[in-house]
Amino acid sequence: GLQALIFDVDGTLADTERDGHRPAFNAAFAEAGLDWHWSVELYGELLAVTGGKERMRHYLAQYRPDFELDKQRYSDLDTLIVQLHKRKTELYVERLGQGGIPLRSGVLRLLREARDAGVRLAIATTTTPANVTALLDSGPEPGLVNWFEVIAAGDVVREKKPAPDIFEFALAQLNLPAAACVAIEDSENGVRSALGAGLDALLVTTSSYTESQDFGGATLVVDQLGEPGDPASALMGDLGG
Ligand code: XBP
Ligand code: MG
Repeated sequence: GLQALIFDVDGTLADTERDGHRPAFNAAFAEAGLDWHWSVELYGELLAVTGGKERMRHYLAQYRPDFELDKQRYSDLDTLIVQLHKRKTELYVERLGQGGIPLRSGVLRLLREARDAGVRLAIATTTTPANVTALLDSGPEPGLVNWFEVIAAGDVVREKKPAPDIFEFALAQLNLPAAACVAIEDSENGVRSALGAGLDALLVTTSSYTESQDFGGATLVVDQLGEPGDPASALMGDLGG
């Protein structure tokens, strides 16, 4: 039977990319005196690469091939990327602290249902751990972060999604086989990662940037969890949760 739910964060628990991560990147770029700006549309393309540091490197390689590093200020490109990302994380966490981004519809209810049924909760995300805590702590349920037994996030694995590493890591931490878990994702990269880790019970809740992506292999694709009787609860029921 079902023993755990493993959630993605960005786009799945909350619609964080367009009005959360994106403006935080732009503010960090501006503070550093860089003329980089990620529009809503461009950011949609950049999301093909998961992980903020990886995304900045991808942007430079694909869109700013002529970029020249200011060697007076930064010893090498890695130093610049790491500094920008550190500041971006601070700005993003600040934004969440101001009550910026709500959990998606049905998320808190599903977490409650799972918890009441004794189903364990875990997270598998490419984002930075501080961002997960900030998101869960900024909402209506104090201590929500503590409901999650495992938070697999960011650089804890070498290869980010679509590689299976982060879901494999979460499964290892839970000490459960993939067949005992349901993964909940919003993106094609996430679906590939979960399937790669053997998570065949896979629910997709599409988000603003992902609605036209390819979710081949997913068990169910919906546009939101919604309220009681939703597909995730039904899937939990089918699996005996
Ligand atoms: C989320 C990401 C992250 C965030 C930014 O993907 O790709 O990189 O966009 O967070 P997923 P960081 O929902 O598939 O986990 O800047 O902390 O990486
Ligand atoms: Mg996501």
